[in-house]
Amino acid sequence: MRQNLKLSVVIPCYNEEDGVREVIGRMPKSVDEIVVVDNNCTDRTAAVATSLGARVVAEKVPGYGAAYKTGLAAATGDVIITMDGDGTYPPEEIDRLVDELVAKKWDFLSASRFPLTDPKAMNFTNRVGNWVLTVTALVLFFVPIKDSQSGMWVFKRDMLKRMRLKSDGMPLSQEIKLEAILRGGKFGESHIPYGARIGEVKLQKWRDGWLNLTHLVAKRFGAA
Ligand SMILES: Nc1nc2c(ncn2[C@@H]2O[C@H](COP(=O)(O)OP(=O)(O)OP(=O)(O)O)[C@@H](O)[C@H]2O)c(=O)[nH]1
Ligand SMILES: [Mg+2]
Repeated sequence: MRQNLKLSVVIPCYNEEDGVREVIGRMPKSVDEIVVVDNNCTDRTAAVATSLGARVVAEKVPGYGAAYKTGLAAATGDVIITMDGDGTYPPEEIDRLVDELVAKKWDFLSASRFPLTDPKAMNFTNRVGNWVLTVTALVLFFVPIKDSQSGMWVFKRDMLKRMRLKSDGMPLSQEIKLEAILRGGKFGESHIPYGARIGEVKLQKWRDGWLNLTHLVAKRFGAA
């Protein structure tokens, strides 16, 4: 509990037993609830998360977006915080980011990874892919987002009623930011340090990059 606000952290996982152990272990005391989404894991992700006090919800439909839609619906806090189950996003920044959301009266804060504090945390192709997607979002929607693909968001749970989240895949990350802005939420970004991943890479960079690009175009023309 922080400032009388209940905080829920949602973590989508596809085989992240090592990553999720580290992420939960780094959670600040102010976090009231941790929801881990078990997206068809075949490793010990669910058992590890449960043993560390998280609530595990299962989602059979594969994909980052499908996992998030289930996890966000299961969260009960006033403020929802998200991050990957791979140790890349910093749980240590949660208190500061919640304070910023409250102080600036924002509805939705997206944590920006750029400029990268640790250049080794992201390879060159992923950096270029992120840049292309962020510029495309700016051109198509005229939105001032620095990091359209960030997976760390801090937002008021009330926003879930306003946003229409459809994507089952990676496009959910850009979709949720665009929805927050296009539905009239007060949106802002705050810089965070981003680290190297624990565990196996799940992102299929060329396929997912292309799907995200086509999703932006489809959304712009009302087809997504
Ligand atoms: N890619 C992918 N991730 C999933 C899926 N279901 C849940 N996740 C989780 O969603 C989070 C984001 O996926 P990542 O593979 O870390 O994607 P990324 O952060 O873009 O790429 P990395 O640089 O490899 O970390 C992780 O915690 C995954 O375990 C899925 O079907 N596909
Ligand atoms: Mg990741």
